[in-house]
Amino acid sequence: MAETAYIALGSNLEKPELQLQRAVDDIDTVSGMTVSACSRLYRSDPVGPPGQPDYCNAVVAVKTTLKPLQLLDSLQSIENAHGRIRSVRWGPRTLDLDILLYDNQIIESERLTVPHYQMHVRNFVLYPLLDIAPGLELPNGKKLKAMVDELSYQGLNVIAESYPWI
Ligand code: ROI
Repeated sequence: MAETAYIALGSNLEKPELQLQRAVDDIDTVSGMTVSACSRLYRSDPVGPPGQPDYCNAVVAVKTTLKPLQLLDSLQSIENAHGRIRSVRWGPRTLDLDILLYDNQIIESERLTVPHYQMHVRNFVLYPLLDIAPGLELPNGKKLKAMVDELSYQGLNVIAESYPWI
């Protein structure tokens, strides 16, 4: 059976807009995964160590027959194909793909925590998610809209309305 998952995309190196656009195409190409909705494209101030370039961020919804860890494997292969090198914690990156939500499941394993452990404090995740899932409720019963209302919009700018963004 196909489940719905939400994936956050982020990049602040090597033409971030293009990295994100290509990542959406790559995700859609993986067998067992189809992109069903795509947020607006945002530019955001970096959270983490200062002195790094601004980020581009977006969120997509996928319909997938992959199990959570298979989905994680597929997303990590896409990150690697985009030249992602894991070096500095919270440092700049060519492409970051995070599983935010998978169906209505709570997953706590060594490799994967779902819902994503920091999504509730990241405006560059929750605002794009709201674009595509305004009525969403998290597995703990919290409404996305209420979570967004607790977060400032500061540092976020919409740079493209609808996919394809560029
Ligand atoms: N900051 C922003 N604005 N966007 C991101 O996607 C992002 N990703 C990260 C850290 C380094 C925490 N900062 C970010 O992983």
